Amino acid sequence: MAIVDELAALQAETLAAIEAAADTAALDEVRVRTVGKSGTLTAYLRNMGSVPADQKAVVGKAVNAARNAVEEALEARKTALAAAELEASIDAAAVDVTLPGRSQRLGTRHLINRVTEEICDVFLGLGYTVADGPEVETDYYNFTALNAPADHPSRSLQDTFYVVDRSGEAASVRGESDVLLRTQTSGVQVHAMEDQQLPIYIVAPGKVYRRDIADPSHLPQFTQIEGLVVDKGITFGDLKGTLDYLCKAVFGPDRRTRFRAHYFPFTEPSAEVDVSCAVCGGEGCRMCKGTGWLELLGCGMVDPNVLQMSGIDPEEYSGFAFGMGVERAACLKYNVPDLRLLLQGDMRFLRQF
Ligand code: 2U9
Repeated sequence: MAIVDELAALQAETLAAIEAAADTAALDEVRVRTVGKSGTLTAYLRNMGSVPADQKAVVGKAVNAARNAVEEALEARKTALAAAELEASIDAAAVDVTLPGRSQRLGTRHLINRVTEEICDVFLGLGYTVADGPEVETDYYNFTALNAPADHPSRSLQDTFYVVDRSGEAASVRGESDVLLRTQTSGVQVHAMEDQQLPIYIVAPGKVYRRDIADPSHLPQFTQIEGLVVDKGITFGDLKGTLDYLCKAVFGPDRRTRFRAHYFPFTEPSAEVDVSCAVCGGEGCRMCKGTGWLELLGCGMVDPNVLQMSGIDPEEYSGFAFGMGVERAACLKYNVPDLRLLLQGDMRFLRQF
């Protein structure tokens, strides 16, 4: 019977199409095309009325059988495809938890603090005490007690930040204040000479302020370490030996030092200390401006006037003092060409230390 054969062919073709459907969308197309409202198999059902009466039973059975077989196959394939698609979407959304996570970087102490501590440690090892004092000082402790003449340029408005109290009725006129932001930590040592028992072996680290424009070798606020020794029989030899020891401890045993005569109001004789350039090893290069030496600190024997002003008898006691900029020392140690790099907060720079 032609219709039954046609149906068998249509069923076989539909089952093959169902099997070949690659995804649920393709499968649905097959469904619509065959058992949908205007589908090919549905058309046979609709046309049953025109099938001759004696064939109705056979054709009807064949149509139903074909329809059932197709619907069963559609359902089975739909279940299989849905499972595969779910599996694929889970795979696509998967997070690889085996990747190493991004760990939190640990912070470190800033280079300025590290070098300050390192220098203080050298002196702690020599039996010194670390002393501190106020960043806002009086003119007496910052200048006068250090033998700075009244007209010394460092006292000028050009070089020093004066603190002016403007809260009162008679607001001070700028420049007439005798309160200032310390330009050196020397006031700490003056207080120690006034208050402490002798002998004195102290270092005084801390922030100092100067009216400078920041450039590669100047900062308006920087960290200083000053040292003071007052004892019986202290000589320039003690000063030299101590500072040479400091330089080798901080910069390494291969660095050499040299002492050049200098002048400071608070020390006599005075000297500046250079350390050999680590970039060229003393040959001369851009870092040391061709000299082979880098200026590190100032020092000298405490001027008898300074001892006397703080109530110490210079006939009985002598002493030495020194001062250095920590930022400068840090840059010399690590060959950093510009002091400002220390303060810019660029982690790519700071993480190197
Ligand atoms: C007292 C007596 C003497 C401290 C000293 C220097 C030499 C010195 C500079 C180094 C670079 C300042 O940071 S810097 O710009 N300092 O050269 N400082 S002797 O002398 C003192 C301190 C206190 C009672």
